[in-house]
Amino acid sequence: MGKSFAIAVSVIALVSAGIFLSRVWWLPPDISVLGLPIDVQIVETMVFTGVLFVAAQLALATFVWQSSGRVGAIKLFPGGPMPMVVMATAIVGLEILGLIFVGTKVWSRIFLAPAPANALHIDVQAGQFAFYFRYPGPDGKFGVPHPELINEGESNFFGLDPKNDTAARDDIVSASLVVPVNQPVLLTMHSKDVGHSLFIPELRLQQDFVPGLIIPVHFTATGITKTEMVCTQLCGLGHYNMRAYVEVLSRDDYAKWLIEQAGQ
Ligand SMILES: [Cu+2]
Repeated sequence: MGKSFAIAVSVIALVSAGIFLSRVWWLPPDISVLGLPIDVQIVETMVFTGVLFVAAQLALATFVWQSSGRVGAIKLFPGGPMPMVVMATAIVGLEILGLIFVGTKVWSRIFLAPAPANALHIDVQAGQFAFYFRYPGPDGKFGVPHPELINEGESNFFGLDPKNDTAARDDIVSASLVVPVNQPVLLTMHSKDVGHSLFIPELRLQQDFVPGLIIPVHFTATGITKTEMVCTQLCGLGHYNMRAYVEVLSRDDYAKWLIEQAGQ
């Protein structure tokens, strides 16, 4: 019994490591200015944790193999289990601290650096179970959202008040995120109900929506594409269906799209 467990643990550890090494399931090619440093960081983290994972599983399998069939073999550990537990806690703690130290450099480039001054500002609202994107329109100004005016039946997803608020009159609201290529984009993310998350694998961009907060995040897409974003926080019964198209267009196509939207 002990020996077959040791074999099973080794096989599971090596097969799962092999899946990552062969990249059977991996991220799609990146189309973001910050994609490369993020990918380098992901690989570093995978190597660091992967080596320790395989080593720990093989050590476990070795001990189980050696002590199988020997009653009381666990007492053979020098000093009993306490030094093992202390050592394991220290190693895991150091590993996590190391990962934080290395990972912070990339993280701060995304979350601590402000968006470039020329960034295109798009307001994003998440709600059960859809994303909506708002562009300021020709006046360059967003109308003020009024939560009490939100009315999905009349497509007033942001609670705008165009009768009284001139800045709101030309706001463009879209169910897809459409951006021009090679243009820095600033998203201000807010939720109208519960926690959601926005994940665009090609842009290596993932950020939670937290009710009550307006969270800024910025990116620059470097390739023309049409892809999807998904909600990655379990947000209710319709969560599985919460997604939106993301289109990165040439500057000309983006300008045409804006005119089309404004005419609707
Ligand atoms: Cu959601």
